[in-house]
Amino acid sequence: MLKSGHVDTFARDNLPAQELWPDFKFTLPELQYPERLNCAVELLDRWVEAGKGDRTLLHTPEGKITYAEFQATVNRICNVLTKRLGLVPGGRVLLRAANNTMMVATYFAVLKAGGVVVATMPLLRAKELAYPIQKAKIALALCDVRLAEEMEKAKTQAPELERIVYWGGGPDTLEAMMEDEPDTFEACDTASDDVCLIGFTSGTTGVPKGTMHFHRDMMAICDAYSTQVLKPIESDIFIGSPPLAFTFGLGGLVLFPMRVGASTVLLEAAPPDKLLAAIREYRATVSFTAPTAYRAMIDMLQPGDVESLRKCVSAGEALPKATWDAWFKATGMKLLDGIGATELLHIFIGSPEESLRPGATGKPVPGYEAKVIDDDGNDLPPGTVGRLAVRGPTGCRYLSDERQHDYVVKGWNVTGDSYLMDEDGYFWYQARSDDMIISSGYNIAGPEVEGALLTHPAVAFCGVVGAPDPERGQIVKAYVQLKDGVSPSPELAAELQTHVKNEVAPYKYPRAIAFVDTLPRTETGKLKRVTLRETAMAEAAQGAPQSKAG
Ligand code: 3UK
Repeated sequence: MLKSGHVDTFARDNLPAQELWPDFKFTLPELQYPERLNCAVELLDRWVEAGKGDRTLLHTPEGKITYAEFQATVNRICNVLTKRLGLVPGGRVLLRAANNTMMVATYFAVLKAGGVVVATMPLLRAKELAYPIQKAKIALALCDVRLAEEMEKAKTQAPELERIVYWGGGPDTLEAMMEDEPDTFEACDTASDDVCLIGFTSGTTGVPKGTMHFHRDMMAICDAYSTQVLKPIESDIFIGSPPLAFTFGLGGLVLFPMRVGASTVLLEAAPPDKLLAAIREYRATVSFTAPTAYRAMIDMLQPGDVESLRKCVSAGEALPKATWDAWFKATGMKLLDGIGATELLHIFIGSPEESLRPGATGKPVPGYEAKVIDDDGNDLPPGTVGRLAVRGPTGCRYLSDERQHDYVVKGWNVTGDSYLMDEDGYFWYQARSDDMIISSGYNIAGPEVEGALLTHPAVAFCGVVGAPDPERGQIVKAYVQLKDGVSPSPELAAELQTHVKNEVAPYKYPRAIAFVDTLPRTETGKLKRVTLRETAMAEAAQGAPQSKAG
C-alpha cells in the first residue's frame, strides 16, 4: 500500500487483510492512476484549472451552478470542516440529504479535505442511521435541516456522534459558518489507495455491510463503465432518480458527468412522473433509473417528452425483456441494462447500444472479467447456470466484516447472483442465488416467470416468489399489480397462468396468484422479495386460497 495521506487511520486499519481482497486488475491504460490522487481534484478542480469553470455543472430548481461556483462552495465547506469542525484526513463524515446542491457540495468537500464520506438515504430511520455511525465510528454529521428529526434521534442512540451541523435554516448553520471562510482550499494530498467512501449496502439480508472504496475507485468507475460503455460527451445533461447514497446514483448523477465536464440535474424526489417531467423541462440527454421506473414512464409518455434523451441506463435489478421491448417501441431507444453492486461501486457487466442483446445484461465492461462458477468455485462452461464471479479495477473490501469470506472467493467477487453465459459471451441474469424457487425438484427463477407475466397486457408490475407447499415443498406464487382500469378476477388469474405456460416451460407457471395494489420496494428500487416471501408464508399458514386453478 502507498503512503497514506490520512491522519486518522481508522479506515485503513479496518480494511480486510490483503489476502482476503479480490484480485484487482488494471488492464486498460486509462486505469493506471498516479500514487497521489484526490478524486475531487480530478473531477472538479481540473475543469476550473483548464479554464472551463464557467460551464454549468448543476441544474437545480433554484437555477444553474457552474463548475467554478461549485468549487468555491466546496472550498468554503472544506475550510469549515477542517478549521471549525475538527475534521482531519481519514475522519468519517455522515451526510444526510436528498439529491441537492448541498449534498453534492458537502460530498466533494469531504473528499477534497481527505475525509471519508458515509452518505445515507433520506428515508432511513434513527436506528438505521445509528448502525453506520457506530460501525464506522463517525463523530461528525452534516445534514439537511429538513431531516433533523431522525438525525437527532440517531444521535441519542449512537454516542460516537459528537456533532451534527445542519444546513438549510436555523441557528449556527453550515451556511453561516461558510460565509466567514475563504473560497480557496488546498486539497489533501491523499494516496490513490486511501479510503474516501464507505458505502453501506441496503441490508435487505442481514445487517448492512460497509464497503470501502479508494480515491482511485471513484475514477475507475468513470474510466471503465462510463468511458467504455456509456460514452458521454461534454454537452450531456444527466438526470435520474437514485439517491446519491446509492452508488448507482453517485456514479450516474455526479461522477460520470463530472469526469467529462458535463452537467447534471438534481431532483430531490424523482418518482416516474416527476422524472419524466424533468427530462422534458431540462432537456436531459442521459438518464439513470430502475427498470420499473422506465416501465412506469411508458404509460405516461406524451409526444416530445423524451426527445432530448440519447442514453438510458437501467440498473439495480433485472431489466425484463418485456420492459426493454416496450420502451424501445414507445421511444425508439435501446435501454442500457447493466449490473452493478455496492461492493464493486458501479456497473461491471453491460453493453453499449450497438452490441447489446435485449434480455441479456450484456458483456463484461472493458476492464472487468466475469465468469460463471459452481458452488465450489470451479468454472462452468457456457450455457450452464451458476454463480456470477467478477474481478476488475474495483471490488469488495468490507469494513471489518466476516462476510468478506463469502463475497470474495479465490480472488473473485461473487455477487450472489445466478447467471448463465452464452456461447457469444453475453451474460443472462437468472435470479439472486438464494431466490431460486425449488418446486417439486425443479429450479425456477422468479424473474423469468415475472418476465413472462409482464408480457401480458393486463400486468403493470409483478413479483414472483416461492410459497411453502406441503406437497411440492414450494410453489411458484405471483403477486400481480394490474394496469389502471383492469379489475382482478379468478378468470384473469387463470388467463395469466395460461399465458405463462405459453411463454415459458409450463412447469414454471404460478400455481398461486395474488392481486395487489402495490409491490414492496426498497429505496433503491428493488423488489423486496423477502417481504413477499414472508407474506406468502403467512398466507400459506392461514390457509389463504391459493387459486390453484389450471
Ligand atoms: C442486483 C441486478 C440484475 C444484483 C448497483 C448499479 O444495484 C446496485 O447495487 P446493490 O449493492 O445491489 C447489487 C445487486 O443488485 N442487480 C443490480 N443491477 C442488476 N440484477 N440485473 C441488473 N441490471 O442482484 C446485484 O448483485 O444495491 C447497480 C450501479 C451501482 C450499484 N450499487
